[in-house]
Amino acid sequence: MGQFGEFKMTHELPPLTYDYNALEPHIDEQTMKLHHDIHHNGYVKGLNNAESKLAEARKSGDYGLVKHWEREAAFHGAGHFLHCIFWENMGPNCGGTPTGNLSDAINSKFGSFENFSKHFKAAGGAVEGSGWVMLCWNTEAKSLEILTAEKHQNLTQWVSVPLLVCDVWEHAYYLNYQNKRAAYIEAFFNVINWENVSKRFEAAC
Ligand code: MN3
Repeated sequence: MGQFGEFKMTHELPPLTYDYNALEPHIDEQTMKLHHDIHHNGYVKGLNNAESKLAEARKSGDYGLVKHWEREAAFHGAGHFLHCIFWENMGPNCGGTPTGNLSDAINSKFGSFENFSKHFKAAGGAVEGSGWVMLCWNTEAKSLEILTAEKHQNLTQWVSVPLLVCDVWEHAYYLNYQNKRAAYIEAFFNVINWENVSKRFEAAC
C-alpha cells in the first residue's frame, strides 16, 4: 500500500453458507455463482477502493475528488452490505411464513401476511431499472415499512434497518426468468429464511 500502508482493506466477500445449487429450482446455480462471486465481489472491491481513496485524501488534505469517492462508497458500500443480508435472508428448505413477534408485527402493520406479500411483490415489480425491495424496521417511527432502492443507495428512509431484502437487478434473475421479474420475486418467497428475518427484527426493534 506504499505510503498509505496503515490502511487496512477491511471488507471481504463473505462465503455463502449453502451450496450454489441449494436454492434450485427457484434460483439456479449459475445465477448464484455469478451473482455472489463476480457481482458481489465487485462491490467489495469498489468499497475498499473508495475507502482507500478517502483515506488518502485525509492524509494529503486534497479533497478535490471527495464527491466522486463518497458517491462510490455509497454505491459499492450499499451494494456490499445489501448482498450480505440478501444471502442470509435465503436458504434451502425455507419459504413459508414468519412466526412469533415478526408475524405479529406484520399482521399489525399490513393486516395479514397475504397483504404484506402482495405489497412487497408489487413494490419489487415497480422498481425502475436496477434496485431492491425491502422490508425494513424504521427505528424512529418504531414501525415496519416496505421500501425500495434504485441501484443500491438511492431512495430510502435513512433511519431504516433492512430485515428482508430482494435484489431485483436483472443479474439476479435474467438467466432463469429472462424478463419475468414478477415470476422471480414469486420464487424468492420459496427461499426466504424467515428465521433470519426474525433474528434481524428482534435485534433492530
Ligand atoms: Mn445483486
